[in-house]
This record gives sequence, C-alpha cells and structure tokens, in this order.
Amino acid sequence: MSQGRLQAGTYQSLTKGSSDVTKPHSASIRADYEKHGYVLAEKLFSEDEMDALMARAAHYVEHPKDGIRIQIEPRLAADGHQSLRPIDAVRKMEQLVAHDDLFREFSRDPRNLAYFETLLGSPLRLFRDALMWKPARVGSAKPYHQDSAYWSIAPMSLCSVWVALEDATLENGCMRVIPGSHTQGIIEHHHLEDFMVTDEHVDLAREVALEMPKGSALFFHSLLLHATSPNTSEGSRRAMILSCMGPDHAWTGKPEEEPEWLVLG
Ligand SMILES: O=C(O)CCC(=O)C(=O)O
Repeated sequence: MSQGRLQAGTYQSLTKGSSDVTKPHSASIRADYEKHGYVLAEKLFSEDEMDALMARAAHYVEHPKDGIRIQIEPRLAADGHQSLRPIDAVRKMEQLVAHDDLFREFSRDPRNLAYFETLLGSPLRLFRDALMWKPARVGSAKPYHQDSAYWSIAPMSLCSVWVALEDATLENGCMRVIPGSHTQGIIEHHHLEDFMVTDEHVDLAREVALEMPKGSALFFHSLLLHATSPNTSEGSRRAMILSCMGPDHAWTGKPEEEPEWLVLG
C-alpha cells in the first residue's frame, strides 16, 4: 500500500484565474482520470468554506429538518446510542443539497463544475449527495465496492467528488483506492457486512491510501474500487460527496421510480 499525496494526478485549482476548462491541462486531467480512475485536486476549497459546511450540517443534527436524512452508526443505533451525543454518533447525512442553500451553492460551485464538466461534459445532473461523518473512535469502515453497483444508471461511467471537510488521514479513515480498477468493468457485489466485493477482487498490493488535507477534492469514476477504514482517531473525519450524471447517462430502473434530477450546469 502506498500513500497518494502529491503523486502524479494531483492538481491545484482547475479554475485558478479562469473557468475555461478547455485550457491545455484539462486534457492531462482527463488522461489521468481515464488511466487511474481518479484525480485529486489538492486544497480546491478553503478551510473557511469547509468550516461553514460543517457548521451548517451540525445545525441540522441539533435541529433536524424534514427531508434531510440522518443515519446513526449502526453499532450505536442498535444500543440506542445512549452513551454519545447525537453529533458524535452520526454516520451519514443525505439530501442536504435539496434542503439547504449553502450545500446547494456548494454543489454548483464553479470549481466543482469545472472538474465535472471536464470529466463528464454538460449538462450535468446531480443524483446523490451525502455527508460522510465518520465520528471519532466509532466511525465504521466502508468495505471495498464500486459505486455503480448501487445505482440504476447507465453507462457505468459516472463521476463523484469526495471533498475532505477535515484532514483525511490513515488514522481517521481516508479514502483507499485501487488505481486503474475502473477499467475492469462491474464486479459482482454481495450483501455481507455491507454491499461489497469479496477479497479476491481487491489487489491490496496496488492499494493507494489518499491522505488529503482539508479542502481537497477527489474526483473518481463510479467503477473505481474504493474503501475507507474505521476511524480510530480522537476526531471526526467528515467528507462531502456529490455524484453526477453527464449528458450520455440515463436511468435504467423502473420508469416510475426515476428520481427528479437536479441540473447543475
Ligand atoms: O466516506 C466514506 O467513508 C466512504 C464513502 C464511500 O465510499 C461511498 O459513499 O461510496
């Protein structure tokens, strides 16, 4: 296993000085993404921007709002998480973009759109947002999986951004990926401790653990094998995920179940 910080495929802001995504380095971003299945934009967002998003999310844990879904860490949910404050037991929040102006603005931020448009084209439609909280000490693992196995959308070439709202480290459960694994197609997933692939499909010798400073963004392909470890640290490891469809993507589930997509740009 190696660490992925400051490796090839790590970029500063694509939009620095201009939002013109036809600039020459867009081609190298696309080439890296096609080869590795991800690109890392180091410190794309400021620490203040990350703090504002975390404060807003924390507000909804203390003052729940209709439509914003909050999932408690399963192990704690089983015992009623009596021993912890709600804020120290949250695993995941969903639908913040639909129900909060700050998260909606963030989803449409030109820095996100520049990468998404470079990688997917436009128009872009957002179909998922999730804030992964991974609370201190009790934050659980997410075993190896491919996101496309969860989604009724084709072709299986969607793109998500995983934004580090706090420094993501080996100890608190940073993202782990198998570079290039997006080229091998969909792998069968099983309902084990989670919906996941079995060990023989994960070449751990090629694993890269992506430690990311706060404000950094990982754009990754929906067939990339990825996972996170439990949080064994004394602090949380919050990250925001936005998942997008490009112009060539279509819903393959039951027509009556097709969600309303939020057009981003
Ligand atoms: O942030 C995490 O811990 C894992 C998130 C993830 O892999 C996912 O939601 O697909």
